[in-house]
Amino acid sequence: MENAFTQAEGLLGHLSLLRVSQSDAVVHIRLARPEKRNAVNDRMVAELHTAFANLPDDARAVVLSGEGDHFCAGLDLSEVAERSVAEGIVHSRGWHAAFDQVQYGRVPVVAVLHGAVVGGGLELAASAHVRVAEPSAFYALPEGTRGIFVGGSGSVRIPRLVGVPRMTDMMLTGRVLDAAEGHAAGISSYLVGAGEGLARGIELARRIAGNAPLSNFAVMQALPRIAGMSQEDGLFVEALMSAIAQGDEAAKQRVRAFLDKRAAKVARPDGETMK
Ligand code: 1HE
Repeated sequence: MENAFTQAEGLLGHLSLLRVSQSDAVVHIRLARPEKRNAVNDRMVAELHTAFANLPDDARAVVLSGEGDHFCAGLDLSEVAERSVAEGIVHSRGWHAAFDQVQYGRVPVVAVLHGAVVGGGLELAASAHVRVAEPSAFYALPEGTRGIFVGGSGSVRIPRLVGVPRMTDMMLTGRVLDAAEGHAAGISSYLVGAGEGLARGIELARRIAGNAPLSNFAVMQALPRIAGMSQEDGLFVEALMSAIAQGDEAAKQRVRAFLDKRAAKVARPDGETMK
């Protein structure tokens, strides 16, 4: 399945730390700095921002993965030492802008995780919409032990996955979660066999790409915002978003197809069709 991907052209084909390819509506973005375990330096932050802001018009989903033995070793520590406080704030805000582009960009993102998913690597993974993990994946927030704090949106996004108490534990004690613990904690939605992550990520991305664009938009844009609202405001926004989605021609066609028995039923997890 991976072979059907062809290297991106133009801007997306000329990034130095990301490798971008496309197959139909699915774009695959790889962190391509394996010799440094895909540590995120300023250039990679800028390239992530550029890539997610300039996805091809026909892209409907993205798969994000890391080259080599690790997804991402987090912040490039070799760039930390020389920064002033003011420069540190600007630096962190640059990560926020780039990772917001991942979470609130045009299309859903499936992250495929293996090896180290640590520090800024976990912050990046938390910006994706669906996470697939291989058994080699491990998760840590070594910021606490390195004398720093999360700065790539981790304090906002990671507690929404694992809760404040678990993130506090990871940061204070340097606790490392293995793939099974990370899965149980809610970091990954899929735990697959060794070497199976990319194929599963692509399969999920193809499924996501087949949804009505407005439904995907609502899930990406409305759902996390509603989660941050009061119940009263959330219900009001839900009513608006739901009516907008239902009013779209794509929704009408899909509902009609089901009623005409032309659309698939919801299948039980074991594959048996629900009667
Ligand atoms: C790096 C980095 C990095 C590797 N910055 N250069 N992140 C961390 O604290 C994680 C630090 N990294 C590690 O713990 C390990 O490298 C790994 C567990 C990820 C991988 O271990 P391994 O044995 O496969 O690789 P390695 O031999 O440790 O590293 C290979 C090279 O990558 C080596 O450089 P070389 O020139 O000696 O070959 C390492 O120095 C380099 N490397 N990770 C710079 N992170 C916006 S705030 C976010 C805050 C954070 O993310 S803090 C967490 C930082």
